Amino acid sequence: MTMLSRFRGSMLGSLMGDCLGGPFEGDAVVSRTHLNNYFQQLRDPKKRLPFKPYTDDTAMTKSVALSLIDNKGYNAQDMAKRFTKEYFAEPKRGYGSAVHDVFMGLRNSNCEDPYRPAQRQFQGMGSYGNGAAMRVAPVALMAHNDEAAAIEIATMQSKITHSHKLGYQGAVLQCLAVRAALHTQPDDLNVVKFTDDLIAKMREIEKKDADTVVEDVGEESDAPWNTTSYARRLETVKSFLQKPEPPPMEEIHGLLGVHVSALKSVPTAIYCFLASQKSLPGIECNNNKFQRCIHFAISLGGDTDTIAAMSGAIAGAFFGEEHIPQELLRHCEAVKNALSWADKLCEASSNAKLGA
Ligand code: F2R
Ligand code: MG
Ligand code: MG
Ligand code: MG
Repeated sequence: MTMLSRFRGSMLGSLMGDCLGGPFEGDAVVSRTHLNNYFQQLRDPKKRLPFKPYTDDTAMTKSVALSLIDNKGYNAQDMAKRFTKEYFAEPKRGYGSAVHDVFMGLRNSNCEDPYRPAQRQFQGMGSYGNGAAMRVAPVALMAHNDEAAAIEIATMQSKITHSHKLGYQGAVLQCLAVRAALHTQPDDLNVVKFTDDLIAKMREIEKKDADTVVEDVGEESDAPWNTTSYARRLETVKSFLQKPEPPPMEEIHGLLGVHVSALKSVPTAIYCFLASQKSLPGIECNNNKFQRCIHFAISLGGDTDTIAAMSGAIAGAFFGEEHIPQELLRHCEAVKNALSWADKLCEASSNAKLGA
């Protein structure tokens, strides 16, 4: 499989998760039977169905991708300007409720200090929403040859909107997961080792960041969560993967989460990708593992578009464009655009000057 196929798979996977997961965002859970019908209808060439629009997840991914491409690397002010322009052109793409204030601040200051408005969010605590993680896949593609640059750019692009440690560390984890998927041969995937590698990387990153004290996110009980939050969630992912079947929904909700916060959605998206390597009870997918991943992610409910977009970006990078069902893609908005971001990222990544 070529790297171009994986780049295209990742951009299409992210787009499809967003478009197909969007209609269920905020539902408590989505029955797998209902989703079997949903996917069957989408795959039926005779069915005429309403078009599935993309949401903020893709609108922001587009800005990250085009900024990295046009600048041949990271340029904070340019990226902030693109986020702001995109938001004010189409504010009704389902953005998070607080991030509007960041775009107002950026517009009013002409992005003079692109990080300042985000630092003012939530009484100076910053946002821990998953908005920085949901758009980070282009960073993993652009920096596929340079892990240090990937971590640095994932962090800095987050801080334009999400300055809370849990917000930007979630983006780093999602970026590392997409990179790991890009570099893993399908026959070589060991789901426990994949998770262990991410745990080791996040432990190191969280250790370095440990002096940054953060406020409690509200529902956390696994102290000391503020120093190793992501590594601990990934340990839970590993324990779930070692069971013969996924645990009951309440356990996934309680121990991983399906929430708009990065901590309670990024590890969940990684779990969806890894769990869907095997068949899953109640999920019909014509043995297509990519479709199974999107289906499983949506079935968990909660932040369905974002968790499906993040797991789709990982799964697409792993399986490549060829495994993404065309019958499903035809319902998604902006497929041609997503392909063009992938193609340009592939070209730009070979001669990029990275570093944030
Ligand atoms: N916002 C949504 N969905 C809501 C429904 C939208 C509706 N369909 C519509 O069309 O209007 N989805 C999108 O938002 C998520 C990404 O959000 P992002 O970019 O992280 O935004 P924000 O506002 O920074 O954070 C989201 C919420 O998290 C809570 N929060 C964050 N930091 C906090 C802190 N320090 N203290 C307390 N709460 C904090 C707040 O509730 C924020 O509003 C994606 O799901 C995307 O699809
Ligand atoms: Mg969205
Ligand atoms: Mg939405
Ligand atoms: Mg969402």
